[in-house]
Amino acid sequence: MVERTLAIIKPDAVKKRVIGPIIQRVEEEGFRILNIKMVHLTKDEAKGFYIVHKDRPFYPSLTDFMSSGEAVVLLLEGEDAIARWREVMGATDPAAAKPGTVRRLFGFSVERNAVHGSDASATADWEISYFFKK
Ligand code: 3AN
Repeated sequence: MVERTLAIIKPDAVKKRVIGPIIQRVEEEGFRILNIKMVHLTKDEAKGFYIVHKDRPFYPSLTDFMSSGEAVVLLLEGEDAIARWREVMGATDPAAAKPGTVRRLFGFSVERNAVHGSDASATADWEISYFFKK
C-alpha cells in the first residue's frame, strides 16, 4: 500500500553535516519527498511532538535535544513507507542497529540517533499534520 510517513533529520545529524547523505539515501531507497523544511523547534514544540513520551524519564532531555538546533522535516511517500523508512533508519540504539542503517551510520546514542520515523499509520497522520498544514 502506498503510504505517507514523517521523517526528521535530527539536530545531531544537522550539526554533523550529514543532511546530504541522508536525503540521498531517502531518494535511493525509492521514497518520494512530497515536502521538506528546516525547522528549529521551540522547547514547547518539541514537547508537543513527543507528548506520547511525557512520562518517560528521558522526556526532558529528549525535548532539550530536539529543540537544541535546526532539524529537517520530510514528508515521504512510498510503498509501505512507514515500515520501510523504519527499516532504513535501524533500531533506536545506533550501536544495536544493523550495519548500513542510517542510525548505525550517523547516530551517536539512543537519544541522539540522527533520524525519526513515524511508527504507525495513525501516528504518521498526526505527525504529518504537526508540521505540514493541508
Ligand atoms: P523510535 O524513534 O526508534 O521509534 P521511540 O519512539 O521509543 O524510538 O523513542 C522516541 C525517541 O526518544 C527516540 N528516537 C530517541 O531519540 C528517544 N529515546 C528513546 N528511548 C530513549 C532512552 N532510553 N534514552 C534517551 N532517549 C531515548
